[in-house]
Amino acid sequence: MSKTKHGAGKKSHAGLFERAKRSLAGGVNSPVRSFRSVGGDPVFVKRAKGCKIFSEDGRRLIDYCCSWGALILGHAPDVLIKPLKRALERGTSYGMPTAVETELAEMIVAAIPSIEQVRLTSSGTEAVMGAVRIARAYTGRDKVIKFEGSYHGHSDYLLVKAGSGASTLGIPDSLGVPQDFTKHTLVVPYNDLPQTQATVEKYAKEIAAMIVEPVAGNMGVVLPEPGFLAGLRKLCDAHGILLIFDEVITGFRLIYGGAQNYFGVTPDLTCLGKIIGGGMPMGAFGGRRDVMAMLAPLGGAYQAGTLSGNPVAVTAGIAALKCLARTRPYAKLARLAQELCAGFKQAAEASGTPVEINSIGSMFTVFFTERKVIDFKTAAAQNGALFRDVYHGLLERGVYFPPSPFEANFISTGHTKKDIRDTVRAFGAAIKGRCQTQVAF
Ligand code: KE4
Repeated sequence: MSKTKHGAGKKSHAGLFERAKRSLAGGVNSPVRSFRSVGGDPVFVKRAKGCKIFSEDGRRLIDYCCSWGALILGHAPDVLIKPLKRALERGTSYGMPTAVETELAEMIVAAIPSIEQVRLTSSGTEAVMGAVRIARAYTGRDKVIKFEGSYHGHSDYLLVKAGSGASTLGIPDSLGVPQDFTKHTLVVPYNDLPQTQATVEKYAKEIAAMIVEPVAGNMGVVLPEPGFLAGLRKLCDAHGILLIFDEVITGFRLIYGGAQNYFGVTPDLTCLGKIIGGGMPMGAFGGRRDVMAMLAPLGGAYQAGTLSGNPVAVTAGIAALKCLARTRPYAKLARLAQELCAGFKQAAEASGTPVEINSIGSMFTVFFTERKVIDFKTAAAQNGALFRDVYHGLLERGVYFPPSPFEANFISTGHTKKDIRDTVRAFGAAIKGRCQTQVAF
C-alpha cells in the first residue's frame, strides 16, 4: 500500500465499499451516498477541512456537497472545534433540560420572527413529522399538500410520487408504505399555483397544511416563480390551511434567518435542520405559539426524542449561528457562487453544451438541458448520461459534487477564489473530455 502525506496507507474505495456492503445494507447509511445515480464506487472520506475532502484513496477534492448543505462554514471550522471539545468534556447526553438548548432556541426565535416557539429534534425528518402532526392537530384535518419533486425526509406519508400534472391522491413511492398511509397526501407540481388552487378548492375543508421548500433543493435547485409563495400564503389564509416552510436546506443558507425573510412570505410553521446543527445531528420545527401549544406536554400532539436538543449538537449549532450572525458571509458566498456559475456557463457554451444553471445565494444546480427548470418534470428532462460523465470528469479532476442530478450544490466559507477558478477549469475539461468522446447532446 503506497503512503500518502498523511502517513496512513491509501485504501481503494472499491475495497472499502465491498467490505461496507457486508455489514451495512447497501454499504451506506443513506441511499443517495451510494453513487447509484452516477455509477462507480462512492468516495470514502478520511478527513476534511475547509472546503477540502481528503479521501481514503489519497485524493484531495473540493467539496460542493458540504454534507448536503449543513456545512456553510466548511469542514471542521475552528469556531466549532473548540466549543465542541469543551462540550464533550461536560457530557455527551443527559436526556434532561439544559440551558444551552434554550440558548439555541432563543437564537432561532430571534432570527426567524415567524417562529415564536420551537422544538428541537435530531433530524429534518423528525422536524417535518412534528410540524405536520401539530398542523393536523391544530386544524383537526387530515390532508397535506406537498409538491412533486420535493423531499421532506422519509416519513411514510411524504414518500409520495405524484401522478402526471394534475393533483392526485398520492401513491407511495417506497415499498413498505401502505397505500392507506398516503391517502391523505395530495401532490401538485412545484410552481403551479393554478393546480394548487384547484386542489385546495377540491379538498378545501380536509386540508390541514401545505408543505413547501421555499427554494426547492431536492429536484436540484428550483426557485419559486414570482408570486408562487405569496400565492400559497393567500390560498392558505382563504381556506384555514397552515403553511409549512420546509427550510431544512434554506434555513440560515441564504441570509441569517429563513428564506421566508428573504422572500417576505410568512409561514405558520417552519422546519429547520442541517446548518442549525453545525454538522451535528439536529432538526427543529417551530412557529405560531397557538399552533405549538398543541405539542405535548402542553397539548395532545405527542412528539419526543432521546437525543432531541443534545448538548453536543446544540453547542455546534450555537457556535455555527453565532459565527454566521457575527460574520454575515452571505454576500461573499453569493458572489463566489455567481462567479462559479458564470464560469460553468461559459465553459458549457464553449463546448456547445446546453446547460441551465439554477442558483440563489450559495446554492446551485447545473442541469444539462435546454429548457428552463421550474419543476420536477423539467428537472427530470435533463440529460442524465451527460451529468454522469461530467460528474466523473469532475471527480477525476479533484471536484466532488453531490452524487445525484437531483441535488443542490453548496459553497461554504471554506471555498476560496482559487477553488472557484480550479473548479471552473475542471468543469471545462470534463465537458470537453466528454464531448470529444460522445456526440454533444
Ligand atoms: P434529514 O432527516 O435527512 O436530516 O432531513 C430530511 C430533509 C427534510 N427536508 C429537506 C428539504 C431536506 O433536504 C431533507 C434532507 N436532505 C437530503 C439531501 N437533499 C439529505 C441527504 C440524504 O438523504 O442522505
